[in-house]
Amino acid sequence: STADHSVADDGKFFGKPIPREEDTRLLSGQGRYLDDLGHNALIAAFVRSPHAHARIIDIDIDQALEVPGVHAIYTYEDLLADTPEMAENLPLLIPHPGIIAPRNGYPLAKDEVKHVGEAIAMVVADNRYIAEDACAKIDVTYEALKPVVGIDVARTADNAVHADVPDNVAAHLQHGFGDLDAELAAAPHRLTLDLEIERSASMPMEGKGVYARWDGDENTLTFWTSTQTSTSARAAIAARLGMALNKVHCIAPDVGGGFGVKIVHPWPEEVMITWAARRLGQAGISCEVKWVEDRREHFISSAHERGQIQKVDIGFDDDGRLLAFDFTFWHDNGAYLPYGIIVMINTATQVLGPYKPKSFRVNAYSLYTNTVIVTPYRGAGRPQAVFAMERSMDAIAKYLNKDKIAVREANFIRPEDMPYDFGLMFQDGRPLIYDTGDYQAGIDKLKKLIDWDGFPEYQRKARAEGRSVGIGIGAYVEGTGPGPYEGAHVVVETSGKVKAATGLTTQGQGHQTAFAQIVADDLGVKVSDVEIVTGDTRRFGYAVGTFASRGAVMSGSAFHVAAQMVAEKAKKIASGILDLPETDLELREGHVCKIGAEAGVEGTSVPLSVVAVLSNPLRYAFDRESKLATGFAKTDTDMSKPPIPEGEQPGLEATGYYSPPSSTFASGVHAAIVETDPVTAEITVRRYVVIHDCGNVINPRIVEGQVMGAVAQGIGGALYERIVYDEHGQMLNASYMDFLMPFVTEMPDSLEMDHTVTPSGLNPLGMKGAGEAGVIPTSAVIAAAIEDAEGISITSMPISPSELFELRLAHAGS
Ligand code: MCN
Repeated sequence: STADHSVADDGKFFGKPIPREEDTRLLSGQGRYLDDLGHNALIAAFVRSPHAHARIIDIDIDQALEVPGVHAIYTYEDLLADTPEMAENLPLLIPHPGIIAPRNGYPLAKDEVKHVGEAIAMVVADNRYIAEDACAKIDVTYEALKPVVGIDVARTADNAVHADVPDNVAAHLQHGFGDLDAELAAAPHRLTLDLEIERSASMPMEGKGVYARWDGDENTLTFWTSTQTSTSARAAIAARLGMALNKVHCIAPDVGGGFGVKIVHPWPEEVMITWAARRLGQAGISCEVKWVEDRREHFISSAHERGQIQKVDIGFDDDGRLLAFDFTFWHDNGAYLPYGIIVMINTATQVLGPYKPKSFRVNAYSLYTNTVIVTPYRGAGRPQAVFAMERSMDAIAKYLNKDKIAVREANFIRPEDMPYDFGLMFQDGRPLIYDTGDYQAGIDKLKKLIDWDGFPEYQRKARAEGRSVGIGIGAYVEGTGPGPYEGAHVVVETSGKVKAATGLTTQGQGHQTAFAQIVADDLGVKVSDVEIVTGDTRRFGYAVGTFASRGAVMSGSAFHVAAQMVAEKAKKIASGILDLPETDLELREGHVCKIGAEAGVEGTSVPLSVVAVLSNPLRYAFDRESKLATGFAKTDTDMSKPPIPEGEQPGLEATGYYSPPSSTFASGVHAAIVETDPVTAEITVRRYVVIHDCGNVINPRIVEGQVMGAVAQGIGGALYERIVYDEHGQMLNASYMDFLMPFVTEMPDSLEMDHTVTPSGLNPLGMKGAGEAGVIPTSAVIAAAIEDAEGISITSMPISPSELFELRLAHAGS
């Protein structure tokens, strides 16, 4: 890192590993998270279903209403009595032709509950203690129904999650290319694999939470929510509450992690809290209501992902070249379908990774189960896809007794093939075309860094010492930065400081720093002079949101577009002041100056703050801030009009949007060396190496942090984390006592990283996304390394020491 990042040595910040501006605030306890807000608000708590599947016969709230300090108790009946909109199903956010049977729940359960944790009633009280006490006094009578738990049961069960969806199939998707059946039949070699990735969930430090403020004087609603999509949450709440969009505002305060679980909107709780604030307030009376999810609620009622059962049928030639890749998988959908089938589509469309088989077919089924809903979790279907493909590559290598890397190289899409068109549709509804990428360059770097050629000797020596070590690799390609658009507003204040806003939200990705780097470069100011505002609809109302590793590509590009517009305007105004043509001017060191001239020298340069003062229609002689900053106002007395060029609008500000033609494809290759204990079967990751390509990098320090964090999450997913339901649909590990997460002690002794750079031509700065990359191949890589260490085939992840031990026993017995 650079010690002093206030001025970049070459005047540019893009590409520099400067420390994250926001960290001082966040790491010293000055963050403002949801629960730091609304100290005077009424507090809500929910009655949640203890059954995985049951009919609601009766809800008796009489005793609960008598608890002192209770202000209101609501059930579905109250929604029904309100407006038709309030009583509607929660929406299906992303429709897709593959969805056969979209089914969604209600803000509060109507007449049936379909997973443990589903909200049935809400109590609003003076504080959480009272609210919880009252919840305990609400008496719900259920008629238990048979639950459908797990993919196998959903596939074969004679009972259904939704009575009108008897086969439990929410969606089916089939696509492919080439004559797969003929290629399979004619292939010199053929293998089948049965694979499984278990259900898991993102575990942000901060759970969900909503705080709503109804302003009875203005009849407006403002709500704060720990979300990844504040603009869409606002639109969803305005629609449901029947309010005009301009009367509703949504703010994502500091958000303590999202990782996908906070994408869906509106949550049932967002609907209920905002509605209750308005209902308990009404015209002339203001009211605030707040709910903060506890950890148990996060486990049993937020969202999960990952669970998939897969079947692969492959045909290949003597070189390991894939002639046919036939992939069928069943995806655990949970009880409802609020977000659509993006996770399943991601698996289906990104399973090919960096490879080009001669023929390909995928059959994907999304199955309803009586469990918590499934929405994207970092990687969103890609870790499962990579598991299927990379386990196949390893199986081919083993079968042919060939080097694992050689088999992969035989199948790589080459730089000269780019842009590579698969003839398929991608999840964004546009053709699946890889824009750029050099997978061979990545694997060459990886081979060197992990000492691939030296490993067999190391392994032999370790074995001689009674140690069991193994190496695994995995490659992936990841569609990032999907559209359709993102916008930004950039304004140079009269102080010369810059305020820049995007509707995109932030959950810890370092956006303040990275976006400021882009704006600072365009406006020739310091990073610390740029304030970035995210996720506040009062500041920027229209956006898509933070997911699919789209922040850098989408909002980064939008900031660039807007800042360039501001820079052009600044040059126009400065041209009049300096009497120089605009084409001779540049923005540098807080000034607009003649190209090559020293900043700060009168006659050839003018401070940006002065340009801002001149361009702003306020009575600048009285603007103390600008007077202090520039000394300018004391000499100027003409208040009649702002001295800006004719035809220009006042204000040194601009709004810019960026809309890409399609997603851009990042990629990477990972390798791991693991050691397994011969006695206890404990699995330790010794080394982990990442070669990553996200095109041009704004801030390598941030990207490395993102990738390393995601690798840690991937190691969690490979060795520790899973959601366990029993056959009754009760979650058996709904607390951190039982749900294992890795500590720093479970991280590899060494985690090394290097980059290849294949810039994207699809956005002005050549970027690709980075936020999910690290987690994508981790399970596949670690499975391969364990397999190499043990000589036992690994087909299901995560894997615990006891499971490995069982596999050893089975293997020894076979
Ligand atoms: N970046 C960069 N150069 C690039 C690409 C990215 O410097 N070529 C920087 C970006 O400026 C940004 C960070 O890397 O600061 C991640 O950028 P990007 O890949 O665009 O991802 P997003 O900003 O869209 O963030 C979303 C992504 C996703 S999808 C998940 S899930 C995730 C992740 O980011 N959740 C996170 N990282 C997370 N990190 C934290 N701390 N918390 C989460 O919840």
